[in-house]
Amino acid sequence: MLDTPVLTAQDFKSDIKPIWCPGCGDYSVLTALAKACAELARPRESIALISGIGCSSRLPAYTSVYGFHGLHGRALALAAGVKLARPDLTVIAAGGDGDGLSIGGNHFLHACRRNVDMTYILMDNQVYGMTKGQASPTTAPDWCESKLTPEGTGISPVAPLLLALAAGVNFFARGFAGNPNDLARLIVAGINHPGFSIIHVLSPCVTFRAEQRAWKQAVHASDAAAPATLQTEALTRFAADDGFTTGILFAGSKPPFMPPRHAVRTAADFERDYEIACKSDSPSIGVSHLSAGPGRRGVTLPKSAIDLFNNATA
Ligand SMILES: Cc1ncc(C[n+]2csc(CCOP(=O)(O)OP(=O)(O)O)c2C)c(N)n1
Ligand code: SF4
Ligand SMILES: [Mg+2]
Repeated sequence: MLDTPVLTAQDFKSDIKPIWCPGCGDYSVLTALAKACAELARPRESIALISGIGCSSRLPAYTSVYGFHGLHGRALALAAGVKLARPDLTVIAAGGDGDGLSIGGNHFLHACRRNVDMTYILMDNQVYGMTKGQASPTTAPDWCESKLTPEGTGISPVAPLLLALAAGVNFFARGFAGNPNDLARLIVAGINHPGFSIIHVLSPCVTFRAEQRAWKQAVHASDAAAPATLQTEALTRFAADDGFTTGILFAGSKPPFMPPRHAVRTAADFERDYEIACKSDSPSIGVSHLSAGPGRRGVTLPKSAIDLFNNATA
């Protein structure tokens, strides 16, 4: 029998040297994630780490698990697809506040309500770091260091916790990059919790938000004896939260979403279903009528779709 090697946190890091600025909080998120993976003791090939675009979204390149560096704002959609296609994998999505709450805001809401069993590491530095320091959805309205918003944005920032709760998230924890051991514990808890879990990480951008170095003094552990377990309870408890409370803040019990498997269908079945029979002889004009049976293009649609199309174009 082959011995399964015990993997250390270092084994979960790749050989690629991160190009984050010295002092960036994202280094500690990488350390915490590697620690969490080692603690979970799952093989590297059973973990998929999916990201969008941003400094924080570089994370997959620096790990040795399967990685997918996707499109800006699309990490959660990609991750959900991976999980639904391969439920056996541990699926983790990662990215920044701009990626997840601005361009990816729609996916964020629907990931919360859909509750696919995956974990999202949201690295929040209240700025678009990669594109050189513009305001993000979590930036305070009076932050006026960007040339694009010299008088501040004047817009209320998004509170990721309240937004996620309102959208029906099943687990929410907040950690601080300056405390990687605690962060690793939160990541493990999120991965072990069934359904969609968010680990909101306060991860300072020392280059464009140097004042975030003071977050070390601002963070404080939740003083609640246990995480809230009901959405209404959590919304009440955190309505006036200062955004620096760390720990597991909410742990719900919604069953994870998992559609029935389609594994019994073969590729040939799908090809047969989507063959379109076109009565017209001209390949260049649009389809004006569909019928069942093999057509010129050799495609057959389900009867319901054919009826729908023909009624709509009659
Ligand atoms: C569709 C698209 N729009 C805009 C961009 C430019 N862009 C790249 S990263 C980024 C913001 C990154 O901010 P955030 O997600 O907070 O990550 P950070 O760099 O702060 O870690 C933007 C706007 C892009 N790459 N693709
Ligand atoms: S710009 Fe900010 S977020 Fe990006 S690597 Fe540098 S410190 Fe980190
Ligand atoms: Mg950011």
